[in-house]
Amino acid sequence: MRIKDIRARELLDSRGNPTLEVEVELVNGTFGRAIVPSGASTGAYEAVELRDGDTARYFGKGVLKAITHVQSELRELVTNRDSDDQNNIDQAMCDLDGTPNKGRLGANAILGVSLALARASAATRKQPLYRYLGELYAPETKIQTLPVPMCNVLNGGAHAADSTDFQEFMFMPIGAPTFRAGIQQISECYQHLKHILTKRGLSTNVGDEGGFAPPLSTNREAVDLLIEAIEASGHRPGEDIAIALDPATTELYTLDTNRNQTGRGSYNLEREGRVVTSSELGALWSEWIRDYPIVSIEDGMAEEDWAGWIQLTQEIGDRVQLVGDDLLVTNTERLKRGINENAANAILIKLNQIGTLTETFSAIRMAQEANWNAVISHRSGETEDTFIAHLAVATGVGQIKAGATARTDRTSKYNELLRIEEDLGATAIYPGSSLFAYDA
Ligand code: 2PG
Ligand code: MG
Repeated sequence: MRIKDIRARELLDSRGNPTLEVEVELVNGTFGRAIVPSGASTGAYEAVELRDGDTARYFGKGVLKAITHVQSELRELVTNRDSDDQNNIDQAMCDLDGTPNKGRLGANAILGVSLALARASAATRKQPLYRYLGELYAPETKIQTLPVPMCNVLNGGAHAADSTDFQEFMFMPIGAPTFRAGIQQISECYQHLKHILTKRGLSTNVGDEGGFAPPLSTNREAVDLLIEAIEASGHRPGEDIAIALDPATTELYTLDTNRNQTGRGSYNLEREGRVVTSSELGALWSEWIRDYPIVSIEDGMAEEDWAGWIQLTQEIGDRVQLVGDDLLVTNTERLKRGINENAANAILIKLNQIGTLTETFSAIRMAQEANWNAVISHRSGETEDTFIAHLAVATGVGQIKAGATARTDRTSKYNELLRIEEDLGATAIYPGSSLFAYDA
C-alpha cells in the first residue's frame, strides 16, 4: 500500500527522558506507530542516537532535530513508496544518511520510520505484527517459537545507584513447559526475592529495569540471593530456573590509566575494592559457573578486550552461553569478526544499536547461520512499545531479555508474548533448556 505521510513527535521513555515516536500513514488510512528506546550502558560502536544538545530543553536530550529529519528528508524519501518495500526503504534511508553510523540523520530517526513502516504494513494486511515480521524474515519458516525470558530481577552497574558492580542478575525459566508457566514462576520468585530482601533489612527499591537494587557488599551475594529466592518459591535452581548475567563489564574497564602486566587494561570491581585483569575476571566466571546454575553471561569482557573475549570463549564457551552486546552492537561487521575469531557464541540483538529492521534481521540471520544463539533485547530506557516481543517470535531465536516481571515498560513485552502464545495456540513451542544443549 502506498505511503501517504510520515510524522514524528517527542514523548517520554521509562526514565523520563525524551524519545521519539514515528507514525507512518498509508493512503487507505491505515497507520503504524513505533517508539524508539534508549540505552544507558551504551556500546561505543552503536549507531548514533541524535540528541539536540540544547541544554535549555531536557538537559540537552531533546530529539527535535531527529524529528525534523523524519518530517523533512525522510518524509520526502519515503512518501509515495510501497509500504511492503521494507528492505529497499531501509537501504534508501541508510544511503540518504550517508554515514557509517547514521550520525547525520540519527539512528533514532531512521529506526522510528523503519519500525512504524513494518507496523503499518502489518496493519494494512490485517496481520499480527509477529506474523508479518516472520514472513519478512524467513518466509518458508513456520512461526511457532516463543522466547525463554531473561528477567532481570537485581539491577546494578549503570542501571542503579549504590548497588552491585555487575549490571544484571536474571532468572530464566528453562524448565517451564510454556511461556505462561515460565512467567508465573519468575513472578513468584521475584516476590520471594522481595520478601527475602525485606527480612534482611535491605532496600527493595528498584532500578531502571524493574529489578531490586540493594546495596550489597559483594557481587556474589546477588547470585546467592537469587538462588535463595528460587528455592523459597519451591522451584529447583538449574532445573526449573537458571541464572543469566549481564555484568556489562565495558563499564568497569579501563585501558589507559590502569594498565597491568598484560597490557590490556583492567576491570574495577569497586564494591569489592579490587581491580582485576581479564584473566582474573575469566577465572571469576569459571568459578561462578562451577558454583551456580548460570547458563548465560553477557558482556563478560569489555568491548575493547577482544583478547579477553577469545580467551573466555576458549575456557568456558563450550559450557555456557557467552553473549556479545557492547562487543557486537547488532552490527554484522563486528559479528563477522566475532564469529571468525571465536570471540563469543551468542549475540544480543537491539534494534536501536544498528538502526533499521533490515539490518537487525541480517545480524540475526548471520548469527543463526553460524549456529550462534541470539537474544532479542530491550534497552534500559524503554516505553510501552512491544515491537521486540513480536520480533522475538518472528525470528524464532528462542530468547528475549526484557527486564523484571514488574513495571509496565517491562511487563508490556511479557504481556504481549502471553497474548501471542495464546494466538499461536497448540502450535506454540517453548524451547526451555534445549537452548543450552552444548556438545561438550
Ligand atoms: C544491556 C542493556 C539492556 P542499556 O546492557 O544489555 O539491559 O542496557 O540499554 O542501558 O545498554
Ligand atoms: Mg548488555
